[in-house]
Amino acid sequence: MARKKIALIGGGQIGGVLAQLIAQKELGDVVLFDIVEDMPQGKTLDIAEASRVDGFDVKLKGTNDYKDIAGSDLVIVTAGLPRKPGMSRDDLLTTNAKIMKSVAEGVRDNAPNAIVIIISNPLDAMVTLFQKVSGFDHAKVIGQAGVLDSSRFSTFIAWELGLSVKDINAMVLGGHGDTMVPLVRYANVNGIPVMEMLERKYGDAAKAKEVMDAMVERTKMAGGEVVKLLKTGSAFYSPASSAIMMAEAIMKGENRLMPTCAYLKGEFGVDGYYVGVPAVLGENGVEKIIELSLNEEEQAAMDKSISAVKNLVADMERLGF
Ligand code: A3D
Repeated sequence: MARKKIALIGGGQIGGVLAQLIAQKELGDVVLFDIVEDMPQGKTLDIAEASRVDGFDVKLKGTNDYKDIAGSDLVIVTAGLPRKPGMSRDDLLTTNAKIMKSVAEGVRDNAPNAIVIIISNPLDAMVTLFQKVSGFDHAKVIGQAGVLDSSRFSTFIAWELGLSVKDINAMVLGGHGDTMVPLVRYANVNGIPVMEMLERKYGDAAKAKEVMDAMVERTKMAGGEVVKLLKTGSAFYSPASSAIMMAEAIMKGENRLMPTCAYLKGEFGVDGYYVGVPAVLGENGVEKIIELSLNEEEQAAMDKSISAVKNLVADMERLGF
């Protein structure tokens, strides 16, 4: 079997960790692209020089030339700037949309058969723009946000219950912003509802709800919590790991169910927008979207999140993209 080729567009904090994880897992040969000269070459050289110690054997290439991504099976995009002091949301949207447009053109012209995972923010808008400019099949352009948001939610639940995070299953849907929707009712510990575990722990339904509400709130604000501690930049280890879980499902054709920013054609009452929903990821990208039955409260939260995504996309269109 021919070795897979994975191109990483953006060689910053997340891009560097992605390259290292792909190499360590031998998911495929890596091409790390960035507009900054020499930096991706330096990072890939550094990672390659760990191959003897880590025991991996893949090719790693750093580049500033899109031609080097030719033949890629998968592309993961992290190109984009974080918000700087004094920069408005529109300023960031304009800057990153310009970058995403050039990335989509570069990928379209050089790796037309690739499946693409976008990580750059604002996520839901950037996925939408990449698909629009590239013209790629909707099922082959997806965004990473929900895997990370769900992992954060699961981590907080594990800490609260004093249990291994390996046994926690929790999902966060909706857009990647303050309106994201952690699904409390579906959160479970190997099948046992988390709310039931909390009620048992506290012997009081009101207290259990209060504790869960705090975890939901912390999940929604988790990105900002890391930013505040780091002082410069945003989370990069966990976003990279999350995208790798998606990449692995696609590269290995695993058909794994995970929250994915995927294009909806009527599912969840949404037509023509990218929103975080449970999706089956396999060799063709999104193999299937799983429509959950939501209760009134969950549907209302989802509707609010969907309208935030629609507003974001409308803002981007107003800015000319
Ligand atoms: P950073 O370390 O700044 O890396 C971004 C890289 O993009 C830099 O190396 C730039 O040189 C490069 N770049 C800029 N313009 C271009 C271009 N035109 N073509 C190619 N590369 C370019 O950021 P990071 O790696 O920490 O984060 C990357 C993105 O991910 C940002 O937009 C973050 O906001 C976003 N992010 C998303 C999540 C999600 O869960 C969705 C989490 C964390 C960060």
